[in-house]
Amino acid sequence: MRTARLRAAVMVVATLWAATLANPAAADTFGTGGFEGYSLGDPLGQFGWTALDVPVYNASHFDEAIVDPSPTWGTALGSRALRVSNGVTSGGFGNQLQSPSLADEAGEASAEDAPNSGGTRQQRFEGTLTFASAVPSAQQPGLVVSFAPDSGDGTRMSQFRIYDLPAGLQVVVVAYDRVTPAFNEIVLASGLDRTQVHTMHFTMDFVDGVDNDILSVDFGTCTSTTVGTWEDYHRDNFPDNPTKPVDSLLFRQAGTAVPANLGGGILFDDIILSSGPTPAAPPAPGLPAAPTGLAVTGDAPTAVVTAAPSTAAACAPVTAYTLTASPSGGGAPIILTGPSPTFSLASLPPGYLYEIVLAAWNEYGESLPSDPIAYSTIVLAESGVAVGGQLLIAAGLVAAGSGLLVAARRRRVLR
Ligand SMILES: [Ca+2]
Ligand SMILES: [Ca+2]
Repeated sequence: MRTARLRAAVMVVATLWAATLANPAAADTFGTGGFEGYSLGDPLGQFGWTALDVPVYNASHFDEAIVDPSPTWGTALGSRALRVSNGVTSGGFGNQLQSPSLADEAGEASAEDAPNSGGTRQQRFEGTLTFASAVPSAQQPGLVVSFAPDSGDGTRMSQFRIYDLPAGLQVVVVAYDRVTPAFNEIVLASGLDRTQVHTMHFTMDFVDGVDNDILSVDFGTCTSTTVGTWEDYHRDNFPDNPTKPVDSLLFRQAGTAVPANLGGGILFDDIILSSGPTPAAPPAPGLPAAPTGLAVTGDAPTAVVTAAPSTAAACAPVTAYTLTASPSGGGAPIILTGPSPTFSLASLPPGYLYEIVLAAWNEYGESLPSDPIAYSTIVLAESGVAVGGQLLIAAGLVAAGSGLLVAARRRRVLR
């Protein structure tokens, strides 16, 4: 376990993925806060940024620094960002820049405990990074910058690379093909405008067993690319060495150094990392966010449910909402559909206690459900009072079909 676990304040980023990153079950989260609280210069030692082998050869030897991007980027990246280039490279691992570790690593149950990660083993490692060219006015020939999910000791479980090509920035993932076997680059995004700031988001779900981990990457659009992890590279090549956990990003610059890129490279700004359980129904990037803020106004039978409109990608707007009212005591749920997150509850039969959830729909399907809200159409009445078309008899009556015992005498509406 690392001892230095200082955390920068997490800056909330209004992105499509905010809902998934805000997963309340997340075991731990780290955010750079856009590096705004950092000092200019070497990132090493700031807010937990480190290298495995600091005394021998640390990140200060590379072309990596906290810089002020505002002369080039105005306010788009604030006044601090992490600049990384391949002006200096190394074949080493322990000498290179490592993000702070999450308290709880993610990995398969059998993943080898790394000396540099720990905590409670989680299934999902998730990250969002904003990045931009440090030289937006021109291509930086030969530029490639890499970063990789890692446990803190260089035993990477995947790798991402950002190239600066004539057509723009290109992001690839290095995927492991266990049949050949070989590592292959798979293009995730290409032709990215180097005069714009870009956002990349990934989820890495570790599943016990061979060749079944799921790494999904998107760039804020409705499409994502899904590949595996490096689980079988470790499993097949080091039989005594099961797969690895991850808890951080290793910014490792290897290959042929390109001194012309010194002082340039890629700017990284908001970096948010988290670990936690894999959602029971993993939301696809194109799905709307779950509705929030459910509230009931009025009493039965004229009550109305309202909620905040769900957010969705501009290319896949919300097209409908569904309300699902599940009666306690059993019975089929009642499902209402409408164009907005406002529903009249007049059609819900009296005599039941309901659990109500809303979901939003777009062309990709149904969002995760909202948090539930309780709603009752149980009306306690004096003997013989008919309510809502259903006759409630004396105190102690069981409303027909509801299985709910009504034991009061005074007429009132329970909410
Ligand atoms: Ca910043
Ligand atoms: Ca697996």
